[in-house]
Amino acid sequence: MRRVNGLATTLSRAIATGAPPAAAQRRLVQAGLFSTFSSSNNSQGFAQSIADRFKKASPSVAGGVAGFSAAATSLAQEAHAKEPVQSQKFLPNDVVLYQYEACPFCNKVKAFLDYYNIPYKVVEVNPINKKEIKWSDYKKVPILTVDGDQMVDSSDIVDKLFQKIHPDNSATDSEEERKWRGWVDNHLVHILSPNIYRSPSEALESFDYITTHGNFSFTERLVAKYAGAAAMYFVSKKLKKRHNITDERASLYEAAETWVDALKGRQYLGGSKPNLADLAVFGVLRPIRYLKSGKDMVEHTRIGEWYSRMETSVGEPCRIKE
Ligand SMILES: N[C@@H](CCC(=O)N[C@@H](CS)C(=O)NCC(=O)O)C(=O)O
Repeated sequence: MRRVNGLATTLSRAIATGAPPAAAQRRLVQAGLFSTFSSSNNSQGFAQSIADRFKKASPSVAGGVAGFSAAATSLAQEAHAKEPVQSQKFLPNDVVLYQYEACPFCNKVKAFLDYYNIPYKVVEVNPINKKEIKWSDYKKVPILTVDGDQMVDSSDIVDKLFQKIHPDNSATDSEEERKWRGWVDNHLVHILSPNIYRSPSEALESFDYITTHGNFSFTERLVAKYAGAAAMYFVSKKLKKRHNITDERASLYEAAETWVDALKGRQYLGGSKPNLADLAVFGVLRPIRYLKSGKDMVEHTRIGEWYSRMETSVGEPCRIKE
């Protein structure tokens, strides 16, 4: 209860001043499933995952077997299917992802695991007390354990898993792929929070999902939903300034268009199938796709087709329900 009171005080102070102090902001950041980049000392927010709400793109079949077959063929050309783990050398028994459902970095790792068809269990971490990761010295998420070995930092995790899948170095990442993976971590993720907390109603929409799907106690959930939404609305304005964003929607649309331009007419940045940059962009956008900001992005930019292809390619989650 003391924790909840502390959270409430933090949140109300933030709401009252409109500019939370650093310590208060840190608590908000955690409660609001914000990420804190210790390396750059920047806090940056992110959206909640709405993976469960995803409506998978399905080919529209306009009548009859012939119609279905044509549609199926065209879908096959448009979207590369899930990539099974080709290497029999990497067949882990126990993969566990410690995550916040809403965290873009966690979703990046999940996109990789789903695409490569690697079954994993999920442990949802309480962002306020983080008791589920008390065993680790690393205090952020995602943390991935593979047969007991700990991996941290989304990009490092992806690199390590990729290496395990391709132990003979048969697939090396290109400069282009590296460049765009960096763009995701250094640019794209910073645009997300100002968008999902842009207005009071959008902040509430985001927190509704965060508190429904995150690991909160009953009381924490009640406090966090309204106070969190209000607080993050103000924090997002601060983040906007920090990252020199004047119009958050314009920045989101611009990022989406920049990505589509980077594809240069290819189905994926990886060509006929997704590479790690495709998976990174898709992973961090997945949490916002069906929020207002994500819907606006698809409506006002050309990213929708690529996004739908990625939904089909990444396929159903490989998460093991316990
Ligand atoms: N560079 C890390 C960033 C991870 C990160 O910032 N995670 C956030 C959640 S999105 C976090 O755990 N923040 C906890 C905290 O700031 O205390 C990665 O790519 O995994």
